[in-house]
Amino acid sequence: MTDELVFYTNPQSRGRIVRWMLEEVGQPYRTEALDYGTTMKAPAYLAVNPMGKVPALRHGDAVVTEAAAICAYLADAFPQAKLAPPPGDRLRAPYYRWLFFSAGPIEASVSNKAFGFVVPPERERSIGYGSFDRAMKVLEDAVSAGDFIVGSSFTAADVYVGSQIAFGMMFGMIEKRPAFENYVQRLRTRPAFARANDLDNALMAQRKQAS
Ligand SMILES: N[C@@H](CCC(=O)N[C@@H](CS)C(=O)NCC(=O)O)C(=O)O
Repeated sequence: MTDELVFYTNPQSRGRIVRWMLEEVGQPYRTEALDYGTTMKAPAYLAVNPMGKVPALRHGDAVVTEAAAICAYLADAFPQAKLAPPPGDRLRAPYYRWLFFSAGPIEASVSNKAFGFVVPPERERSIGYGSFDRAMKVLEDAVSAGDFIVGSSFTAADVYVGSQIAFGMMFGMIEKRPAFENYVQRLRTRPAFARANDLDNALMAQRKQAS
């Protein structure tokens, strides 16, 4: 089937972001579950993602990797799901802005903080996120401005930004500020989020039982 969607994941990974997005899109897809260190680094999967990391998505003969890129791709590939402002719409500006801000500066600042790397103040002008505190404040203000991060409706940017914040808080890497908790709480009322969570939890249990 040339238009088949194949989702490469592990239920304990950033693949959960993409699962949620796929459930929002509502198109049928096939899941290929991979194991850390083995099938994820085997030649068959390295041909899909040479990084040997999940998530990845195949759509017919096209492959997209990077959770944020996959969310953006799916929103554009299935516009009927209305998960992105249409190309040409001015809302495309904040849409790109917050997707890229989360995948770049936020991800880097959170990882660096978690691994104990502190940017010396004199180098803040050179590093893309400036300082962890500044990046967090900008994110906090962005999710406080309305119910959703782009305009007045839910988009793929919420899937990605909301997941980054939720995982960051869950692993103690992002402070549980009220604005973050309220934003995540709002997003978690989405039926697609619940479906995705149930599917990944079931996959996790099934794999635990099989091992
Ligand atoms: N920048 C990638 C990061 C992907 C990533 O690091 N995935 C981890 C799981 S959350 C992984 O596959 N690790 C396996 C490995 O590196 O061996 C994205 O956003 O999709």
